[in-house]
Amino acid sequence: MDRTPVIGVTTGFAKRNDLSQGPYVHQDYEQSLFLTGAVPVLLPIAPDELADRYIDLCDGIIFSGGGDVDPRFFGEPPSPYIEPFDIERDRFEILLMKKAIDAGKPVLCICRGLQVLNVAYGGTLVQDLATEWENPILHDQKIARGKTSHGVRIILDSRFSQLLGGRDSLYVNSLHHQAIKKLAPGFRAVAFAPDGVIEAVEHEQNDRIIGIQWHPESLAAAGDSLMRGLFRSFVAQCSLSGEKTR
Ligand SMILES: [Mn+2]
Repeated sequence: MDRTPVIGVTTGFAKRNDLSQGPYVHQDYEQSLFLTGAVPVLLPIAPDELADRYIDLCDGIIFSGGGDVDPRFFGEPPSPYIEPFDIERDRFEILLMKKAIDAGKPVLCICRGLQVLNVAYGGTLVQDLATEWENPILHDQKIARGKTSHGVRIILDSRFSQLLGGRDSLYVNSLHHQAIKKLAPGFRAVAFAPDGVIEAVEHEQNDRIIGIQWHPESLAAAGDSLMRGLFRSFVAQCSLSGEKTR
């Protein structure tokens, strides 16, 4: 029987015009999974009662990038600089994420996914870095997704650094204007931008949770071997967890 790991990828809802609307996620997510030996399955925003079934179907889930998180989920009113948010997507992803983690499935939380992770477990977000952060650098790069624009410092004594072959710094892409403000309890910040913005987190105990503020899928799709390695590690972990639960 084919044991190729099946990885769910969350999607947003996009309306292109009056004749065309539906689930959307950037193709770099599935390209990175194709490149690292996994089967991507795109997960539309669904009624709550389908979350358990989604999790059964997947060996792991990538919580993908997308719009802002509705600040009501962390108890704040919207900043005038917040960008479009989707309460249905937030509600469903918070539910799906908690259920996936409770079921022991590996989760890779990318950009907005990292922000959803932080909010799901009791953290808060900076709604707009340019107006709320002290001395921010540029985090919404104006160049291609697959190109890097700022450095990050990685905490050496972390699982995340091990995943990257013991690196203590690297250059990453940056396509976000929100970021973690108060880190959720139980999590540890393991990578920082030069302005102090948290760029990656891991859980203090659960090694099946990783959150990354940049877009490793676009670097991997563009040929970055370190980010492909990160995807390969995640796919291998999903493959192992799938064998245990089948
Ligand atoms: Mn950044």
